[in-house]
Amino acid sequence: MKILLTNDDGIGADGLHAAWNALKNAGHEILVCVPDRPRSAVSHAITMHKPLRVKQVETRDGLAYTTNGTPADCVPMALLHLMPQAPDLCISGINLGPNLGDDVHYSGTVGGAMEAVLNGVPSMAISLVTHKDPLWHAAGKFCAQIAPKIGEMKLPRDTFLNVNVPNLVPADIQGVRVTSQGSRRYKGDLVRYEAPVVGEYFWRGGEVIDRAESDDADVLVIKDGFISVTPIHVDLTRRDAMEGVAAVLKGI
Ligand SMILES: [Mn+2]
Repeated sequence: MKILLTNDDGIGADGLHAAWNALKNAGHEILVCVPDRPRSAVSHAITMHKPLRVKQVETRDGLAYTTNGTPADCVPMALLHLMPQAPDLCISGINLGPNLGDDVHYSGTVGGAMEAVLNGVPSMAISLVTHKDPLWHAAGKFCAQIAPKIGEMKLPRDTFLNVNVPNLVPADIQGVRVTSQGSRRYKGDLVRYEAPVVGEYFWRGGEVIDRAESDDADVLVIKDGFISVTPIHVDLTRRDAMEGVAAVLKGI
């Protein structure tokens, strides 16, 4: 398969190389186009008010392309200017850190996958559920295993996969679960600090609050050691709310 690989952790990220190696070893043809620096939490942002540049760079795994933009800039750059033929699949990751529940709205990793599917390319975001001491092997292996299978899933239009992998060695992974997007909020996540000289500043952080409305939520199954695979649709419409909205609007 021809696979476009992007990420939001940038060209220096070990997770990029973990996916790249696993896919290359499985015999796939890989084109890498990623941000030239870490761009986590840029969501689906695109660059509009400054020039976008692309560079070919030499890495420990071969030639890659970087842009000074976001993951959602890298994807069309690759599709329109770097790949003579459309890829069979786009993989965004492997991200260092989970993208569970509401994280999908902030995630640059998910933004890259979403941009690919908006361009008609089947795609998947993949994240490792840890911020330190990453064990990449299981996530890399899963990339190679799932890549040739995504076409068989008959995903509806504008639908892609959001995958989260527990930070375990492959032997300790309990299996794979198809999940729904749970809820992950950050309580009190703008904390005030006082610094010498510059004074007051704020830093994002806070306590993670997970909530699951069903047993198949991503935030739950990951705790049991399963790989979580959530089909995500770019259409955010809440259809069962339309009737109530319409009923009120009728009186206006
Ligand atoms: Mn990231």
